[in-house]
Order: sequence, then structure tokens, then C-alpha cells
Amino acid sequence: MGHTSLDKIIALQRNPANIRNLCILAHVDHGKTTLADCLVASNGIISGRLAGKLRYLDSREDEQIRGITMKSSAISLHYRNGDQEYLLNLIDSPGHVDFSSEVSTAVRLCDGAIVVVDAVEGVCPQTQVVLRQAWLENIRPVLVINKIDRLIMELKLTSQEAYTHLQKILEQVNAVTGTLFTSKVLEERAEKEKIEERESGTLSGDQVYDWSAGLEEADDSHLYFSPDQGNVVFASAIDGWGFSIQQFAHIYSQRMGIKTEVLLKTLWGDFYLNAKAKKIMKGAQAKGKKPLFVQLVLDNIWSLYDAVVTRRDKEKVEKVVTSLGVKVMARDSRHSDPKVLLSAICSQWLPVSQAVLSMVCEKLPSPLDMTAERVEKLMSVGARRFDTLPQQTQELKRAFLQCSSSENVPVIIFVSKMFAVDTKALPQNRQRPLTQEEIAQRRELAKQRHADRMAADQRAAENHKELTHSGTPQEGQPAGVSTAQMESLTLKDSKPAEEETFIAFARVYSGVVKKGQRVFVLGPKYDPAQALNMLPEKYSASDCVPEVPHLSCCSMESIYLLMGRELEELEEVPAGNVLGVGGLEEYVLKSATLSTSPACPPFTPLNFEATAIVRVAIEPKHPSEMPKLVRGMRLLNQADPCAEVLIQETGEHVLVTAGEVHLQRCLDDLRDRFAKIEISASKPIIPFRETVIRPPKVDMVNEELGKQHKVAIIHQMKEEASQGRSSDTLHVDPSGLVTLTTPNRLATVSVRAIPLPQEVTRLLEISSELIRTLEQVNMSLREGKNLDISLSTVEAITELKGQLESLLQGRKWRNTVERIWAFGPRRYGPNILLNSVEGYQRPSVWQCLSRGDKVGEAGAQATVLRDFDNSIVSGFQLATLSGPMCEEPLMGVCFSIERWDIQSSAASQKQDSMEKDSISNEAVVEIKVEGSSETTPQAGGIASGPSQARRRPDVSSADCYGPVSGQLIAAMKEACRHAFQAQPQRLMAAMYTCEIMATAEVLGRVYGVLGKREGRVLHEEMKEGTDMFIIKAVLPVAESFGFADEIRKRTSGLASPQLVFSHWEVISSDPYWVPTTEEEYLHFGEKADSANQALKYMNAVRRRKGLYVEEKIVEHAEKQRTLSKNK
Ligand SMILES: Nc1nc2c(ncn2[C@@H]2O[C@H](COP(=O)(O)OP(=O)(O)OP(=O)(O)O)[C@@H](O)[C@H]2O)c(=O)[nH]1
Ligand SMILES: [Mg+2]
Repeated sequence: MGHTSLDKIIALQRNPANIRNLCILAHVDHGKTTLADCLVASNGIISGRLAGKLRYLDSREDEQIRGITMKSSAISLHYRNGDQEYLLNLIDSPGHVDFSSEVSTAVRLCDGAIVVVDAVEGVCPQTQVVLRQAWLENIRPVLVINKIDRLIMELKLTSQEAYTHLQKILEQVNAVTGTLFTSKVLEERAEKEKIEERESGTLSGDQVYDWSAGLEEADDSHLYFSPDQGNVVFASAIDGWGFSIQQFAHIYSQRMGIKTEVLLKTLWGDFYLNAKAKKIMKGAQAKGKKPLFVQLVLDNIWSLYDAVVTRRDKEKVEKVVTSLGVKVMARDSRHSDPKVLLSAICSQWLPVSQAVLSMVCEKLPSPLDMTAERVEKLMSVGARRFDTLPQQTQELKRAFLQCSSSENVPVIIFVSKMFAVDTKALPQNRQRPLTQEEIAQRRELAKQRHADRMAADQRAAENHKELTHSGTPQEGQPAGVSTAQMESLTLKDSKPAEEETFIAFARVYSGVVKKGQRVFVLGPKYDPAQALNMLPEKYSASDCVPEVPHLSCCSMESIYLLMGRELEELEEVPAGNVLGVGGLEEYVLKSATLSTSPACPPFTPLNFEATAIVRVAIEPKHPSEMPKLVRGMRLLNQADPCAEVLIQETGEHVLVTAGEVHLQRCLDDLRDRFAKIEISASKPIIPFRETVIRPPKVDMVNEELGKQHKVAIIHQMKEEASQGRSSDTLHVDPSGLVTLTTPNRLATVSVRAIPLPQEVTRLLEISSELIRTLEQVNMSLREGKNLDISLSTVEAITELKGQLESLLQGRKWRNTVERIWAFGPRRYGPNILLNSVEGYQRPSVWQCLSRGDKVGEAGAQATVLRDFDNSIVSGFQLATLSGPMCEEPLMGVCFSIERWDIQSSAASQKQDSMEKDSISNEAVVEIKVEGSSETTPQAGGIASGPSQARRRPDVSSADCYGPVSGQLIAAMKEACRHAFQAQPQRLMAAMYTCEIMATAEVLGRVYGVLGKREGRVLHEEMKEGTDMFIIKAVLPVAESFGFADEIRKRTSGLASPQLVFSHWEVISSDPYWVPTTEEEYLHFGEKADSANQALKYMNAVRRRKGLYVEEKIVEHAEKQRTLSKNK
């Protein structure tokens, strides 16, 4: 097939029924890009010979070198299926975990996906993740089982064994889909019941709870992958072949005279051919017969490989070639590598592109088939319900479903990422092949100019040489172009442009996008309801910029067709297509929604599976180049969906990435493209968490601790007291209750730190998004606003509360959940502030669940306290943000406030303007109220006068400490820190899980590396049908750098692990442990720092942050010298 012309593609873009937007998803190295090559070759963009070797869509140099994809890239292909012509907008995605955010950006723009699975490795962790991602975005998948050649050549399976193996893989994939489906059905059923319950009042008493309901009714057969459904292709992308059973059904229906429909149903499954009776029978396995699939399909392929590759039987090959009716060129059959001949035969016999593309056209939905469910999901952000959106917004749903390109529908575009291209590579700046006339014309011009130049001085001639030299000559371009190149270069030199241009990777959901059109850019927090109130009716984006929050206007400077490494400029793009948009870099950071209608809501944010965890500090080699670095980092931030760039309080420029490989790519990009300077990066900054634990029973040397420990704490506190840390404002009692008074002695808080059970911490951690929503709801309730939250959010919150209640059982935790005051840090972290103050009542954090219920009338004291409620919360937030061990965030700590007094003058300071009678009848009035209640905090000292000051020294001195709320924050923070220190403290390390596939020979070495790096093997199993072992292990992030490389080296590349962030784990050793007995001294040395991993980590963090580190650098220098006798 020849090269598809641009005009053809433009024409196809207008017919959404024949458009397929799809991406290729898989675990790393399962052959996505190789498969994409075969599809690209079918359009003549690359040669068929190079397909599979070129990896055309891996256009970056580092992608080619490392052999993995790092960025998703799109290409538009044309395919004729029967009498219909299709436009396929294909996106290749990376499979490495570090780049899973690129997968999210690709999946959002598609309606379908090709999921590729390696026939040997089967379902891998990332396969499950991509299936889930496809599911979450409601896009339909089809399956390609790739690398079947490995079953023949590497595993040397017989065709029968291969069949069993393939069946297993299908089962595995379907099991993943099944789980996703079941959970969704159950969720939906629960939701439906809830609604019914609400509508019908109460449930009837005798209703039986039927847990299977819903599952049976729901038809899920279309979801599963099965060759007879036509949604599975078996392929070897590298050898260029692939087939679905449809193809074989056609072949054999002609040859054997069996109906195609019959073959379609029987080619896959437990059927066999009874040659005598000329019948297809069931029960091949039971009768020990060859299944049809083996006999009619696999055997052919196996014997072809046998003849061509294994035995190199020329005669047989010739026979096969003639029987298949394919043409083989002489140079292919003479080639020393038999694989060349093989792929020459196979790619004509069973071209993989045909099998895959016809499956795509038949089985994947077009943009017109978008479901209402998916539209609602896209349009309702966060906790909001779709039906609470303004009417005009809800009407837009129709525009999505119609996917119309008429002039009067609103334009809706979603930008899922921004990517940078070299400005020189833009079509505007690139030469196109010239027409003959133009060439002639230019030649004349050039000749003339050349003559002029010759006459000019020597320098001009030199310039000329240089310029012609630096233009990269393009292959196959007609003569005379070099002059054109020269021209364009001189032109560009005259106006220095940005070297990188950002293009938005986007899709049109409705309307026609035209070059130069003006649209609204809707920020993620944009609220259409608010905007519709503020904007005049029929407001359009071409009017001047309105003053609406999170709304701006921009124009589409240029729009492009994405063609892999190239871009083609277009004038307009109709609905249903993927496109590139230029000129948005000022308006869009990473993703955005664009529309001509202000009623359009911003789309739900992308689901990112990766957690950015690896951070490094970056600085330029030459300090003077700082501005360049800052600019470069800004560009990098925009160009990568997942990388984060921030400036820490310390002034360091920090880059946060998803993993080691991602980090490497970001640094390369920064160095070579965005900053173009030498940079140095710090060692990865490893995050830790600080926590407290229940008093342990044994110490470092496994000795019973018993009472000894308590003694240690008291000892520690005494020490602190002697150092002056425990002053008269601080009191720590032996049970760990810390009481702290503000410097002005007006307020006192008593706090105790309690370790949260592990499951609670984990629950809080996974529910952080929900807690954040809860906090937002509470905030708006406090402001007196009413937020419409969706039923599912309310339900999720109720469920969270229920789970917390069931986890926090026992005497110690009685009524805890109701008493939760706040979560922290940042108001949604995994620590709890608990209200254990007797008689103090405040609205519960769960108040959104019981709206309308009045909080019990509190006493007067409580009202005073209520005013300072926020200070306590702020103090708690600060304390949990950075702990006392090494200023890392806390995790899994509950701070229970057991007492809290504020003397009323403090309160009156705050309420200076409203004189309250309640103050005077306060229980804790110890000081005279009248005087201070009239004074403002600032002028307090002056107004109270010298005589009063003499009488009440406490109060007057109090005033110089500033506002009470501020003091209370500081006091609360300090109290929390002391309470924390009064318990056994521990560090928590971030852990990765990894799954390593290794053969038996290298298993030992894998264990060796894991052991050295403090990894722990969770389980090990043998992969059925192969000699591979799958080892699942956890490994501290701190020990993970270079892990993948080391494993790869030690096993000669046979095992390559992928690290995924999993959880936080308490490091069992106590960083503050010091040896106390003689034996321990001998064993651990005086400071016990050799074996203490926690201490090592803690000191490393402290050193990095410039905190005080207690360590001796040289110990017993003299002694050491005398030890070595040789000197
Ligand atoms: N034997 C065999 N090898 C294959 C086949 N398809 C791809 N490969 C090889 O598998 C390796 C990975 O192929 P890629 O296409 O880069 O894999 P990918 O899925 O794009 O990898 P990422 O993009 O990094 O996730 C390459 O070395 C290919 O040559 C196949 O059908 N058979
Ligand atoms: Mg790839």
C-alpha cells in the first residue's frame, strides 16, 4: 500500500463513524512499539523490511538506546476494511512503570485499546494496571497475544502444549477483567439499592439480603477476551505475522467446504475433526484428539518454522511458498539469517497489520459510540453530582454523544498533556518538496545570488559555507534545496525563536476546531455555575477577557495532525479526532479543557497510577547559570505529565520523579533540551516518615525490656530537665502526658501521643483523597455554604467512618471516631488529632453526614475555647508536618488533647470589640477581667498602665508575647513534639514492591542482591509451562538506587525488576538506642551506630537538612594507632 496522502486523511477525519481512536497498552517490553511498527509499515510510512527493527514511534534517542518507550506518541493511519475506509488514530504508550502517567494521558483520549501480552511472560503487574486504567476510563480493549514465536523457538513447546499455554494466558487476562467487572456490578447494585431505599422510605422488614443479585443479571460475555468473539489476535510482531481465527475460518471454509460460522465457533475450544465422518465433534481433550486450533492453525505455523528456521529445508520451503501463493524475493531466500525468509513469507501469508487493524475496526467503538455513562464521568468533577450541574452544562452531554462537526455546536477539546518539539521540526519551519517550477525559479535566483556572492568579499563566502554545512541534508530531496535551506536558515537567524515549542496533545469531543479560533481555557477549579451567573448571555471567547475565576481565553495558533515523528499542519479538525494544538504554552500547564461554551465544566482529572517518590536537588555547575536552570525546569515541568518541580524552603530546586529511569530521562531532557547547561543533581532525597510505637518488649539485642524501658524514659526526661528543656512551662508525666503552658501563661494544653494501629494508618493513607474532600465539605459548611455532594461521596465517607470504627476497638479507643478533631498534616494526612477534653464539644469532622443535627449547646468555657479551635488544629498541622527526629512528616500518630484551658483574659483579647458577659462568670477567672477586656492585643501593654502591671505582672508581660492564637499554635506544636518524644520513636521507610522474573540458574544471585539491600522476599512461584520463577519482594526505597541495574548485571540481563511504590514500613530498630551493658558495648561499640540502620538513615537526613548530628568522627585516634603494630 502506498503512502496515504494528507488529503485522504483530512477527508476521513470528517466521518466519525469510521474513526477509531486507540492506544496500545502492555507491560514493558511486550512488544507494543514493534507491533506499532508493523501497523505503520502497512501505510507505507516505513518500509516493511524495517518494521519491527526501526521502532519508528520511539523517536527519542534515549528511547532507541535503552530500547524502551518513554513518551506516548500518536500517528494517524488509514485502513481499508472490506468496502469501508477507516482512519485510525493510534497512540503507542510506554510500559515501564515510571512512565505510567504517559499511559493515563493516552488512555483519556481514546475509545479503545489494544492490550498486548507476551506469550511467554503472560499477565504481568503492568498488564493488570493497564487493564484497570482502560476500565476506569470506560474504553474497550482488544487483545493481542504477541511473541508466539518464542513459544516455538525459545520454549520449544509443541503445538499442543502451546495451545494449552495460550488458553492459560487467556484465562489470566479474563480473570483480571472479571474482577474489575464484579466489583463494578457490586458497587452499582449498592448504589441502586441506596437510591431505592431513599425513595421508598425504609426497607421492608422481611427482605432477604441476596448477595448474588445483579451479578447474574448483568451480561458480561462481551467483556471477555475469546478468539471466537473476534477480539483476540495471535501474533509475532517481530516476524510480521498475526491472525485471528476469522482468517483461518475463511481459509478452511473454502478449502474444506465447512461453513464459516461453524468454523468460527469451533476453531477455538474443545473441538476436533473427525475425518472419517467429516464432522466436527466436541470433547477433543477427553478423547485425546488434537483440537481443531492445533490441527488447522498452530501445526501450520509450527511446521513453517521448522522448515524455514530449524531445518532450513529448501525444498519444503519452496513447496510451502507455492502452496501459500506468496512471492519471495531471491535475496530473501538467500539471506544468511533464516528469519528474513520467514518474515518475508509470513508477512504476506498472515500480515499482522491486517489481522490487528480489521479487529480494531470491527471491535472497537467509534467516537459516535461514546456512552452516556462515560460522558457523565468526564464532566462531573470530584464529589459533584452530574445532575447538580447547571442546566446548560447538562445539555452539553448531547454534544458529546452526537460528536457533531456542524458549525453551531460548541467546540469541546481536552488537552491531556503538553509535549515539546524542536521548533525547527515544525511544519512551518520545514521545507516541503518543491514543485518543478519552484525549483527552477529558485535555481535561477540562487545562481544569481551565487554570482553576487562570488564577487563579494572572502568573509561572505565563508559564511555561506558554514550555513550550507549546518543544514542537515534530507534524503531524496531534489537539487536546489540546499539553497532553500540556506534561505530558511538566514531567515530564522534574523529572528531568534524559542528552541522548544510546546504542542498540546488533545482530542476534539465536539464541534470543529479551526486554526486561529478563540476558545475558553477552563482551569481545573473552574465552576460553570458561577461563571454563567457572572457572564452576560451569549458570551463568546472572542470578547475581551472576563473577570471570572479560573477562566481565560486563548486562540489556537496552529493545529496539527500527529504523525509520529512528524507534524502536519491543518486548517481545521472535526469532532472525534486526536490532534496537536500549538500556541497554548502560556495558558495550559499540563492538561486543560478548552471550549467555546462557558457552560462546559473542566474534565475530571487524569487517573495517575504512579506516585512520584524519587526527589533530587538540582543546581547548575556554574552558579551564574541559575536563571537558565529555573527556566529549564519550568519547561520540563510543563513537558512531563508526572514530573514535579518545586523550590523547597531551603531554596533548593527539587525535581520529583516517579522512579530512577524517569529521573534519568528528566535530567537528560533538562541538560540537552530545556536548560542546555551542565547541571549537577544531588543523590536522591529519600522520604521517611516518623512515628511512635507501642513500647517494645525486647531491645536491640533481643533482651526483655520490661520495666527497664520506662526507667529509660524517665531518665531521658530528667536529662532534659537538667538541660533546661523542661522549664516551668513544660511538664511531662511518666505516662507520657505532656502539659505545656504558653509563654504568657494564659493557655495550657495537655497532649498525649498514641500510636495508631497499622491498619488504621493504612486506611487513612489510602483514603487521603476522600479525607481531603471531607475537609473541603467541612470548610464550606463552616463558611455557611452548602455543597451538593454526590451520593457516592456521602457513602464513601460513611464507609470510611464505619471502617475506622471497626478498626478502633477496645477500651483505649472508645468513641474515638466521633471525637476526631482533625487529620494532618495538610489536613488530610495519616495522623489524627483527638478531642479528649472533658466538656469541650465541637462540630465533628463527620458533620456532613448528619446535616441539620445541632451540636449540643456547650458551656461558656467551650465557647471561649471554640474561638481558639483553629489554633490547636494549626499547631497540630505544623507538628505533623515535620517531626522531631529529622523533620520528616509524621505518620500513624494520634495526638489526644486531654486538657485545655484558656484563661479568659486571653479570650477577651481576641474578642476585644465584643464585650461578653459570659467572660465574667467564667469558672477559671483568675485575673481581673475588666481591665484587659477593653484593651486590644497590640495596645494592651500601654492601656493597662503601670499600676496594673505592677499588680499583675503575669498579664502585662503576657501582652508582649503577641496574639494568643499565635502563641497557642506554637505551644500546641511544641506540646505535640514533646508528647511524640515521650514515646518510643521509630522511622518509617518507603517500600517498593517488585516482581522479578528469573530463570532457575540466576535465582541465587537475585536473592543475593535482594538480601544485600535489605529486601524481603514475599513469595516465589514457578510460572507454569516455563522454567521461570516469579519472585515477589519488598525493598526499601532507600536501598533501591541501582538495584535494577545490579540485578540485570548479576543475572546477565536475564532478570529485570520493576519497582512500584507500595507502602510505608516501620524500621524496627530504635535510632536512639544506646548500649547499656558491657556486652552490648563490646558488640555494638559505644554509639551502636554500626548496626543501627534507623540511626544511619536519620543522621543522613539530618545532615542533608543541616540539622545537628550527634556523632563522633574519630574515636580513640591514639588507640587506633597503637593497634596496628606494623607501623
Ligand atoms: N521474539 C519476539 N520478540 C519480540 C516480538 N515483538 C517484540 N519483540 C522484542 O521485544 C523487545 C521489546 O519490544 P518493544 O516493541 O520495544 O516493546 P514495548 O512494549 O514497546 O516496550 P516499552 O515501550 O518499553 O514498554 C524488543 O527487543 C523486540 O525486538 C515478537 O513477536 N517476538
Ligand atoms: Mg514501546
